[in-house]
Amino acid sequence: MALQGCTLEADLVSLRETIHTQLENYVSAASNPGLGDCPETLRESVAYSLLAGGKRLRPVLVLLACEACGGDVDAALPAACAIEMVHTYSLIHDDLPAMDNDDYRRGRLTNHKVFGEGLAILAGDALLTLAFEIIAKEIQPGSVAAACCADLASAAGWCGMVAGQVADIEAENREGTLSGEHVLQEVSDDNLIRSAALAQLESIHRRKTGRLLSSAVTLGARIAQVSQESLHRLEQFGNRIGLAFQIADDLLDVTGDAKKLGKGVRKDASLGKMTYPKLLGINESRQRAEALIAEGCQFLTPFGDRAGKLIALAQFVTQRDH
Ligand code: GRG
Repeated sequence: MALQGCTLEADLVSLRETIHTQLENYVSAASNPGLGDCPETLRESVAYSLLAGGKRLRPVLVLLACEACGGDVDAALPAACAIEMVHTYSLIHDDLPAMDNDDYRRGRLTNHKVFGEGLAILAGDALLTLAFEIIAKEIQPGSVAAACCADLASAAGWCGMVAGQVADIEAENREGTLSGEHVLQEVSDDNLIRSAALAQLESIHRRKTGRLLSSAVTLGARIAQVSQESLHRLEQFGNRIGLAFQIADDLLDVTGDAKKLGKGVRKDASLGKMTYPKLLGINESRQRAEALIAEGCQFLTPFGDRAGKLIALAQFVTQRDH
């Protein structure tokens, strides 16, 4: 899986294909005789969402971070697939009526619309647990596998993505916090309140979206077995692109095209949700995302040319239209 010497676009196509094929291997009945005890409906429900496409940003980040650190990209493929499984679980659960209640995801009906709520919850559970099974069994040596499991669990868990999701729900339900027009009124009247609202928004998204994206980068670095100092640099890079990704996502909800995105748009405004464009405006939000990417890329300077594709991918985060 050589990455050096091609354009990023060609690399992305090839990496996504590699990731997709490997994901298919993990969830196809034909390549997994051991799936005998797995009900076929559950396997179909898992495969339906996992193989639906998507940008595959997190697994690509794992592979490019591993390359930036001089590691063996093939050795990182199981972890790349594992993080995509955790991400897909979060999307299935997030789309449920008890959460965001969405009908479309990745250009097709959401999992619960096709398989029912019970099976959708269980497909999410199956994906989350399969992710850790794959890392534990396939990443070598065992000490690196353990570190990867701890990294991913902490990013996805109750102080990471789950925490961010809870904070988001609580903010939506609470009066006098991020959501609600009267708050925005106060926010625009008073810079202090605006800063507090911004800090709260960042605190939600750093956990809800940022931690998993940052973990993608550190998983790749761990598999390359880098020094603590390099790991720290990649973590700093990951934190910034994680937040920039969320700002871009908020912007796409305002300016994006539902067809290209494969999901509904203008949802944040219709729910009265606090977002970066609502708080900062479109231009300032864009500038903030670009500044975060530039700041993050500074941390990669010591990695030289090997980090070229990782940097190009980070720039894609703010320029994407889907
Ligand atoms: C249910 C525990 C739990 C968590 C859900 C990540 C998340 C928390 C919810 C997703 C809601 C959402 C739309 C967040 C905005 C950022 C985001 C994660 C978008 C989806 O990720 P993409 O754009 O999706 O990478 P694809 O389909 O391309 O993989």
